[in-house]
Amino acid sequence: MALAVVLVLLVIGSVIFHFWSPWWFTEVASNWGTIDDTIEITFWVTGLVFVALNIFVAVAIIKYRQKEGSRAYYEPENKKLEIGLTVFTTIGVALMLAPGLVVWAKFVNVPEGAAEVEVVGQQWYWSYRFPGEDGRFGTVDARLISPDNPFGMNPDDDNGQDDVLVMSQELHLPVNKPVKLLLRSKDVLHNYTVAQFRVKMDIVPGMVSYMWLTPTRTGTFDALCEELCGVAHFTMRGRVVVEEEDAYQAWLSSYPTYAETVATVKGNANAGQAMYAVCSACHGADGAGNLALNAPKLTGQHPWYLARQIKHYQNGARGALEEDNYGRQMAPMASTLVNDQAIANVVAYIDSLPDKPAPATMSGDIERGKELYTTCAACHAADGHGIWSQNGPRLAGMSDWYMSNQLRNFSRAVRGAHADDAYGVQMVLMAKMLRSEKDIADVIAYINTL
Ligand code: HEC
Ligand code: HEC
Ligand SMILES: [Cu+2]
Repeated sequence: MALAVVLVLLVIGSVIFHFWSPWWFTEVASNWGTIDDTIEITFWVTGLVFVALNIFVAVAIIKYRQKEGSRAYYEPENKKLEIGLTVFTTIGVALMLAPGLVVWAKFVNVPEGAAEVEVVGQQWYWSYRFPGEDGRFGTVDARLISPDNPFGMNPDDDNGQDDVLVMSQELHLPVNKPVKLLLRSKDVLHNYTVAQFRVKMDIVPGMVSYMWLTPTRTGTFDALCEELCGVAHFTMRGRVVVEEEDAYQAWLSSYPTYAETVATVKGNANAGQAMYAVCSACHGADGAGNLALNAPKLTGQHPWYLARQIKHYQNGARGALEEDNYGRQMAPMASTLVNDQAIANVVAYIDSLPDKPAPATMSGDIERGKELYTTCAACHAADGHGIWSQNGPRLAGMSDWYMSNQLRNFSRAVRGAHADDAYGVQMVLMAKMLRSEKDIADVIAYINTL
């Protein structure tokens, strides 16, 4: 008897919870409201069966409970019941599956005239490519991928020259225009999704998958990877901004075409030497850094990383916050480099300086540090020399006091919190793994041994 009451209460509670719960789908922002409809149909079918079945069990418990002198009735076959159950189940299952087939048919048929955007997934970043004025993508090849050619563009393909390369976690789309997303991976399985768009698709290395949608309202949405793709999978987050056509065009034109990225000629160390005069005041003439001025060692660091940091100082993604005392000293210095060419030149000069490991100034438990470093190695390499494809800079042989400052900055979100700092944000999430000053000291002590 008590069991029957519990069952009925459970049913009533579930139904009330379903209708009054504060958790429901996020507001849809694309044409795929039909996906919600299919889920709701499934809720209705499974919900009705859930209620009916539990009520039946409750009734059976009461009606057929143990009574003095009552005997079980043995009935192995009941044709009527079996036909009834089969028909009901068939209708229920068909109701759940059929709408999905209709929606899927629409999903795989991209409407005529949909714009195309390529989404490139890699551990643990998103980047995007637009076909440019000719509306055609150039061919790509994984073997051509390098720091100078992160998309692996084929330099001999005319179609690719005007492709717009968006090396950013943020994608902009015009509202109310259908778009086909072509999905490509540089390394492992990923899955691209924006919850408000209701569509998602696996990205399989070696092939191009696709999905399409029409954004129906403006706003900023999170883009996520929904395929477990390695230790930092949870940091693989981007953003999609849906906006009016004008704003979208302005955004798109702020990114370079492939031809333009090729034209930014390689840095010239000789030209960079003159510009470095300013930097040497703090970072030292030999680029070895200066603890008294809090300016870290620059020599031996990867040019792509240095260039990115200088850019971030220039556009406020780094060194803009009140609490970032040292960063705010560096930011105005970055502005002495007037354009990308100047940045490339000064970075080339730094790269030409002889490198020797910075002296260790910190100590800690090396064995513990080694354990902590296991995760860090995924992006900074086991030998601490950094990994370009993971965007992780070199740590081994760099200023240890500076690294510990940075780890503190990341964990307080003084660095990496800016919306445009797609790389720093990963470290904000990673730095949380170091829970105390001791953790920081230990991991740095281990890095010093590399
Ligand atoms: C007034 C002193 C000062 C001058 C001049 C200066 N810097 Fe810095 N720089 C700093 C400080 C301090 C930091 C560390 C900021 C922090 O701790 O967050 C820094 C950080 C950097 C970083 C980041 C390094 C990393 O590993 O993240 C780069 C790159 C850099 N400076 C390049 C330059 C270049 C290039 C110039 C010359 C154009 C220059 N700096 C001039 C003080 C200076
Ligand atoms: C998911 C990849 C990833 C992992 C894992 C990771 N890092 Fe990083 N780390 C980065 C990236 C990317 C940057 C550069 C951020 C930027 O461009 O602003 C960075 C920057 C840093 C910096 C600043 C270097 C400088 O010159 O300014 C330090 C220090 C650092 N990481 C230490 C660590 C330590 C210690 C761990 C392990 C606890 C770790 N990282 C784990 C990706 C990672
Ligand atoms: Cu992923």
